[in-house]
Amino acid sequence: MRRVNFSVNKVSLATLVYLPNDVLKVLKGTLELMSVKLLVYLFVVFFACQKQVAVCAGLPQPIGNTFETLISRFGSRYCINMRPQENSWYQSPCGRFYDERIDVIIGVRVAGKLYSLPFSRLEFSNFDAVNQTITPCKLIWRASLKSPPMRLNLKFVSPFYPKDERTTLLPAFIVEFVVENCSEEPLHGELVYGRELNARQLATLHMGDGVAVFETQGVFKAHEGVKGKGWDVELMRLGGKTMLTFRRTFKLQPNSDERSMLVLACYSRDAFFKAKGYPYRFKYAHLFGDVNEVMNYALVNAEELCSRTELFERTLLDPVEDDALKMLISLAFQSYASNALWLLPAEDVATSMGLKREPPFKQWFSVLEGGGGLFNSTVDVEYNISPFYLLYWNELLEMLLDEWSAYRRGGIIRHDMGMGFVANGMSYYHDMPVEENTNFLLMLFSLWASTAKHGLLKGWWDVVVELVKYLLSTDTDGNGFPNIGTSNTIDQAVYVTQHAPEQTYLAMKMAATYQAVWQMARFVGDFKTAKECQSALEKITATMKKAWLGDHYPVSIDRAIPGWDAYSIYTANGWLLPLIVGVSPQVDVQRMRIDIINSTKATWRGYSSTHTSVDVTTFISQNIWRDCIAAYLGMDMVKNARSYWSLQWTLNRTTGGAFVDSYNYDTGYSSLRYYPRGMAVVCYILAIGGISFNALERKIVIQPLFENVVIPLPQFSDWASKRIPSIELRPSEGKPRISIRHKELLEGWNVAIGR
Ligand SMILES: [Ca+2]
Repeated sequence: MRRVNFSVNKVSLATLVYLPNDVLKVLKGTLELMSVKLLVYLFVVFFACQKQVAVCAGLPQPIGNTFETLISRFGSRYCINMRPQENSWYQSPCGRFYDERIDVIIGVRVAGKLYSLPFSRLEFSNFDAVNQTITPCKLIWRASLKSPPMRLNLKFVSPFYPKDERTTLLPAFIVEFVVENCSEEPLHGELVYGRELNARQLATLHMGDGVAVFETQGVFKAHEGVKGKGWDVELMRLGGKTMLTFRRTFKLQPNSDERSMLVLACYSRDAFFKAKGYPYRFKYAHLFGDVNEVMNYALVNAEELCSRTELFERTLLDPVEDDALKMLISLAFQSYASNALWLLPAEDVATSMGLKREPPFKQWFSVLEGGGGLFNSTVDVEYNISPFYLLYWNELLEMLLDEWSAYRRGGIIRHDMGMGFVANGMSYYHDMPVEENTNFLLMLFSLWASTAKHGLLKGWWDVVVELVKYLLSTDTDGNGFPNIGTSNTIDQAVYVTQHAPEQTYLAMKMAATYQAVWQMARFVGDFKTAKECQSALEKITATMKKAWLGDHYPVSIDRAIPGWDAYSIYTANGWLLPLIVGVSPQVDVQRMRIDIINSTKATWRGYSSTHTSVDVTTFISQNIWRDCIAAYLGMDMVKNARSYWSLQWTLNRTTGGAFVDSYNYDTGYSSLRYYPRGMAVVCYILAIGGISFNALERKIVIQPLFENVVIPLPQFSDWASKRIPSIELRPSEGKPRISIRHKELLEGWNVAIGR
């Protein structure tokens, strides 16, 4: 989740007040153990975050409809974070929070005047109008002038294509410029892209015909490069800064346009990451030789890379009608992608360090927690992202499960695997045992049920049994609900929501987990575990029955805790993954439905629901998750996404933060910025179609929320041949008209439609 406790501000202090003594002891102990280096780093990150908020306060609104976001190379960290609201541009081969502000000019020179988009504090003129739009992998600006009448269409593309590592990991952006002459007169001018270079970059700069390469020293050493055909390269002094400048002249006939391209790339072979003490470097360094190879590959294959990216994006955007939801999906994907890390062991470096052992992991994949503390693949965060893996890249989830299980201790899946570029063990200050164990088991179950990879269960059965044993031990009074290990991910909430024993949210999540493990246990022939799970599930459902308060479930059944009977949006949280793989919950679904309706009503505040009716903070990702469960239960809450987008839009034109998950309605303070968890939005495309898919039964069931829907089935794609099946439902008299694209990829599957 979360900001860690180092970001001591109003919210975390409020959280700390509610910590019980034993947690404070653990916290104190952990802090003592932290190295000075780590603490220095924590403060740097903290002040970096705080500064943005403080600096932005009181600034005028940015030009046009521009807003902050970031575009990044998935798994490869190369990242550009544009902040029009503060005339800033952050860039780095090391990614967000390891980046720095540089002055960037990007635009045109016409009639002797330089017009740029608003990403520097240098001297330039603004365009008369700027329109910004985003897609998951693209940033698009349309900037225009009245005199002379012209338009610049600028597109930054960050290629992504599922199961295609060369396309997805390539550390390069493709930048497309289309300049349009909108007048009856010829138009002469030049395109300009310029970026500030520091002393080290200048000292290492090599310029050639349409190409420049220099060295950047961040957390690690990297080469950066810019390349394009037909561009003049030079150094230019502007406002006291030395700018590496690419210029390209255009001579346009009346009402004509011209397209040109630049590639921005980086490359590092440094072994900058450690997992269990073993050095790792970017996987891209095994796919490409150096920065020149990266730039050439990107230029030569630009059309193909863009067309693949477009195809992927359409699977996310086509099912959605609402523009606000399209924007929310795009913003969320961008923040998610910026946090991903995909690495391979650096055996050569390990040998030079005197390490004789085998690498602990053949590959490393993790997603940092953005402004929530940069933790490596926090389990509760990935739980909300996991439907993305089920649809697009299930091998990534398999890697995560493998890593988490290697870091577990005493029957408990740890909250995270370490902070930043060090994954030597959990860095958050306490475990969330019940929650993370159930998250792990639900993800394992949904991966198994959606792929029928039986090896997953065989490989991890010992782990499953260990985790279930711990879960069973947490109920100390025999009612099925957990009494210990109940601290959870909702770390900006009041005590009852975050730490209370006997939580309904966790009990329901255990119910979903027990039902899932029961099925897995029967499959592997572990009837003892199956029986234990069945009996625990029965206890929980009996207690749930007693806990019902007429129109909702309480937050906790411990009536001594203030706020125990509040309304919560988390009650049904555990059931979304089982619903996606076609499981019928063995709990009172009708009450679950009533609970969702009434808790949403009791917690809604302007943009979203707070965690519970006694909390003042919201997590947008958890609102999205709730809406999607509602959809599976036949209720349309998809339109809520407009409010979530409205909050993101408002924040990103002022204090910024790209995808911002947390907002406090009392203080107006936003946190969990540049946060990956918004990727939960992928569930909307599943929920709108009400689709479940189960590879064990080879069954697809569709129960759409609307009559008129397109349901993409990316999980059945043959990406190599660009065949992505989908089901389209169109209203007609009597039965809806159904058409299936690339039916051949669903051969052997039974497709059932309707409620
Ligand atoms: Ca209990």
